[in-house]
Amino acid sequence: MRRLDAIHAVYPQLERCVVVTIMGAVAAELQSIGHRPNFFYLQHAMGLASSMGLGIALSRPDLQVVVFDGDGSILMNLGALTTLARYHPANLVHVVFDNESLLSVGGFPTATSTGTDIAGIAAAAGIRRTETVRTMDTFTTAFTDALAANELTTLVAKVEAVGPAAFVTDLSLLENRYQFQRYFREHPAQD
Ligand SMILES: Cc1ncc(C[n+]2csc(CCOP(=O)(O)OP(=O)(O)O)c2C)c(N)n1
Repeated sequence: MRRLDAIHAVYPQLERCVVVTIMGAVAAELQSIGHRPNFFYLQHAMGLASSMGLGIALSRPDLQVVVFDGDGSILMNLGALTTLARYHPANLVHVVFDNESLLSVGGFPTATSTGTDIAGIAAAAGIRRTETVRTMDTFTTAFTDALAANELTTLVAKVEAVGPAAFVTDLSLLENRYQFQRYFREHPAQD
């Protein structure tokens, strides 16, 4: 399965979600399909996309939050999984695209290439809904089910280590930041 195809398959469902991605290839791929003001691409802070997603999910329980993480990123901050498990927000779907490499910085292999099981770690951390998928069909079904489940889910999608030729897009971090903040103001929580 290629990550770009996987994101394409679930893209229509992202319209009504708040989406936080890691930097690099996945951010460029999502933007290549179509940027929206409710999408934020977390630059530089590797390993913290799920932490940002957790903060949004807790402060805005009326919104559905989706995080697109990477294996290298979450492996740098495994404590994030224990914090997700502790607060267990029902409105957060945490997708880890596991290409077994640090693709965005040259493709060096990560520990998942030698057997580390991120869904297993997430389950051991206390996240009750976890799954690993390897095909487009199972990914699409698992993602759709996770959105409907109303329970914190860590979904690991094993993907090929391929990405776009360039990761720099014409959307600057500051522009994205102001746009994203404005989205929350324009969609206030209903009492
Ligand atoms: C703390 C920190 N260390 C290193 C980097 C450089 N860096 C940016 S993206 C990346 C690789 C991310 O790997 P992964 O999460 O597996 O995603 P992939 O690039 O494979 O899609 C690295 C090492 C960074 N941004 N922050």
